[in-house]
Parts: sequence; structure tokens; C-alpha cells
Amino acid sequence: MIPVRGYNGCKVAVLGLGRSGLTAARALRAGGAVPIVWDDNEKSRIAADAEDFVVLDLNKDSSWQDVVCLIVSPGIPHLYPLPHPIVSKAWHNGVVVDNDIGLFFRSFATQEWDNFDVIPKVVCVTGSNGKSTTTALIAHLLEGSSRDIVVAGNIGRGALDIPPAQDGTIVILELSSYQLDLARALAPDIAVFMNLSPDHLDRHNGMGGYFFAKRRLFVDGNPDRAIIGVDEIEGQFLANQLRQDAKSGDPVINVSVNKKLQNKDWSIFARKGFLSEWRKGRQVASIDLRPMSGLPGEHNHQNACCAYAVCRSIGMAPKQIEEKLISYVGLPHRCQIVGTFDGVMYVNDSKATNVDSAEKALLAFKNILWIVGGVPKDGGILPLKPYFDRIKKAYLIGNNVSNLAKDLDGLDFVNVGTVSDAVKLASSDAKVGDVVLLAPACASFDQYENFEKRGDDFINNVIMLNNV
Ligand code: UMA
Ligand code: ADP
Repeated sequence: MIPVRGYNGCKVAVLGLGRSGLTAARALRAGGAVPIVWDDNEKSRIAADAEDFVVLDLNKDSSWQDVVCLIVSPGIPHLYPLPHPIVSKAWHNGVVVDNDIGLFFRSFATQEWDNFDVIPKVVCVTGSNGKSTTTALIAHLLEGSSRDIVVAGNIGRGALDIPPAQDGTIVILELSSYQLDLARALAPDIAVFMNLSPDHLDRHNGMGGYFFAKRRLFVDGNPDRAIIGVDEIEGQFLANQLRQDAKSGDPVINVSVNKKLQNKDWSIFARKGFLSEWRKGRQVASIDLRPMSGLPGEHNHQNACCAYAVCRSIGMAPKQIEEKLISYVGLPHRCQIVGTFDGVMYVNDSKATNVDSAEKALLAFKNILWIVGGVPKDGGILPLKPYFDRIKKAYLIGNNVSNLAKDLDGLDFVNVGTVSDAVKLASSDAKVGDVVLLAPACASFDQYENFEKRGDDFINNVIMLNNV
């Protein structure tokens, strides 16, 4: 737990009592603040009450007396499509609004650090897709070094939930656009911008707002080293902006999976399965990524390049990084190879909840029997049409099958409804060399609590069917 600094004896309101909110309330209390908490869900209020937090209805004016700050959970809209009424109330009461990430950055460094030999570092990872994989990969690559490695943030652990830093600690924080948009303090040492494609647009009032939120990590955060994916115009713009601000050294490392970056800049790119590092117009290192079974597909090569860039910035040698890349097994639900049975490979990419991530999975395999469907994002699945030639047949799941079927013109498809039936049918259709791929391109909420449950259902059905 990182005790929150700066609010000793002050009343701080906390809205939302999930993973980030409840952790924030505990960390505030540990730092001497007096948290008053609220959640629109009664169950969460009861859980907070059981921890002896003061639960007060923040919809009532009387609850705001002496409150100095409101901490808002990332899943709760603070601006678009409309601010949560309690956020509006804070504005009207002149109370500053912040989140757990802002509290983390104002509380992480302490006077004790003066006694450390190696100052702790915070590495932040943002982007539309591949954040969790890259965050986990960085941690894997750094494991076994003498330094204490801690992972938190959007990957599932509140940023304040981690222990106070030891000598040399490296914290790797995955940060979403929701978290970055609201945080009042951002101070990463190393920051990664992986890629940008449309997602969460309702929360940011469009693509401009979405990019603006992520850009804050660099413009307001001012990291010593920025690692920027330059395959989209937003990354190119950002890398250029940071270069103009550069006073010394190599503040930016450019990353690409579709361009050879061989000019004088510090660059890392992957082409045809090989990672290359270039600096001052010369190749410094090259790694064959093709044997890395935990990182299938070009999109994972982007993740490898970003993680490699972080480790190089921390001082690891290319050879050391290469050795660790081999043993990375990947995260569950992200192009996770469940197994190969009777010559048919089964891949669980349940986390492909949008078109961009599903596209990457379709590009990573051939002869695909594609399990797709759920709650589509804006624009449906039509943008995936260029990849239909990699698909032998599609199996539609979820409650929107008729809607989605309209976008599958030209593809052999069948409406099956459930993952269980899709797995059964796809297995009986499959021939040696085929890949049964769950890459739904849609959210899971019509049939499951979350994408993890959907992925687990897929794995269980594959295992049952093949008597593993
Ligand atoms: N709530 C309200 N009123 C509302 C909406 C929600 O009171 O109008 C309450 C809910 O009842 C619930 C709490 O708020 O008790 C949930 O807050 P939350 O949705 O912010 O969820 P947390 O459990 O705090 O998890 C958050 C992140 N969730 C979101 O951003 C939606 C987690 O990322 C993150 O791991 C966690 O903090 C720790 O940092 C998840 C996520 O889905 C994985 N992220 C999105 C993504 O990756 O696409 C951005
Ligand atoms: P995030 O944390 O950003 O959601 P994940 O690592 O959890 O990213 O992966 C989410 C989805 O995106 C998975 O379907 C995964 O296969 C796919 N994916 C992983 N890395 C990338 C990438 N660099 N570009 C596009 N898609 C990716």
C-alpha cells in the first residue's frame, strides 16, 4: 500500500468502490486522510462499510462539507458522454477532482529515497491495444535482475495497492485513456505510446479527445525517455513534438512494425520476424522473433519492440533481452494457443473486443475457422472484410447475430449462438492445418460477465471436446 501524501487530516471523497476506488480509500486512510466513500451499487457500499469506511451519499449537498478532493474511478464518466452527477457536484462545490493515478504520482517518492543507492523508476505503458501484453512482457524481461519489479494499473491492480518502493524498485504501470485523462499528476520516468486506433470514443467525444488523453502522459508527464509507436499519424506527430522539446540525449525511441527506421534517430523496428535496433545511422542489434512462441503475429512483434526499448533504456544488453524473450509464455486470452489436437490449432483471443485487435489475430494465422460476435463496437465488423480470404468459415455467437451477419457478405458463415456450439461445429468442420480462432471483435457483455469468462468457456469446451 502506498500511503497517500498531502491530505493528512483532510476529508477526501471517493466515488466508485471497485479495484481502484477501494484501494484509493485504503491508501488515503493509511496517509492520514479521512475518506468518505460512495458507490451507486449497494453491494459495494456494504463491502466498504465492512471495512469501517464512512459511506455517505455524495448526491446530497450535506455530504460535501469540508471535502477537499473527489477521487473518481476510471470506469465512471467524468466528462463524456456526460459527467456523473457526483462529479458535477464536486465542480459546483469547488472541490478538485482527481483519480488514483494522480494520488500515486504525488505519493510514490518519499524522503527515504535519499538513502537509496538506485532511485526507483516508474515505467508507464499506454496505447489502444497490447498494453497488458507489453506490461507483462517488460516485467518478464526485467525479472531476475537485482531490482524489485512491480506491475499495477489498468492490468487489474490499483496503482496504490503496491508496496512502498525499495532501493531500485521498478514500477510498471499500465495506463488507460480513462486514467490518463483525469490524473492531476503524471511523472513517469519512461513512457510508452504503443499505437492508436478507435476505442472508448464515447468517453472522449471522438478520436481527438482519445488521443489528447493519452498524449497527456508525454506532454504533462514529461518522461526522460519516450518510446513511441510511429505506425499511425498520431504517434508520428507525438514523436516529432517531443523531439522539438528535447534539450539533450535521446529522449525518443521510435518503434515501427511497418517501416524500416534506419535514419540517425534511435529506432527499433520489426520486419519479417526480425527486430532491429538502430542508433546514429548504424544497426546496434538484431533478434529473430520467429522462435518466440509466446509472441505470435506482427502485433506481438510491436509489443516485443516496445518492451525491448524499455529494457534498453534501463540498461539491459540486447543478448540478455533475447534470452528472456524466448521464455515469455504470453497472457491468457491474448492470442493464447490452447493446444493443437488432431492437427488443428485452437487459439483463444477473447480479449479481441474491438476490430483492431481482431484484425491482428486474423493476420497472425491462416486457414481460420473464426468464432466471432457479441456486442459490436461502433462501425460493426465490416472493417475486417479485407481479411476474409484468410477465413474458411465464420461461426457467429452472441445476441446480435442477425446484425453482424449483414457484414459477412462473401464469407461462408453459420449462426451458432454459443461458444460451446461454435467450438463443436468448428471442430467437426476442421481439417489438419486449420486454426479454430476465438477473436470475437466484440465485447462479451451480452453473454458473459467479462472477456475472461468468455475465454475460459472457450478453453473448457476445447479441452472437453478433445478429452484433454
Ligand atoms: N460505479 C458507480 N457508478 C457508475 C459506474 C460505476 O458507482 O456510474 C461503481 C461500480 O458499482 C463499481 C465501481 O464503480 O463498484 C467500478 O469502478 P471501475 O469501473 O472503475 O472498475 P475498477 O474495479 O475500479 O477497475 C478499474 C479499471 N476499470 C475500468 O477502467 C473500467 C480496471 O481496468 C483496472 O484494472 C482497475 O481499475 C485497477 O486500476 C479494467 C478495464 O476494463 C481492466 N479497463 C478498460 C480497458 O482496458 O479497456 C479501460
Ligand atoms: P490491452 O491491455 O491494450 O487491451 P492486451 O495485451 O490485453 O492489450 O491485448 C488486447 C487484444 O489486442 C488481444 O486480442 C491481443 O491479441 C491484441 N493485441 C495484443 N497486442 C496488440 C498490438 N500491439 N496491436 C494490436 N492488437 C494487439
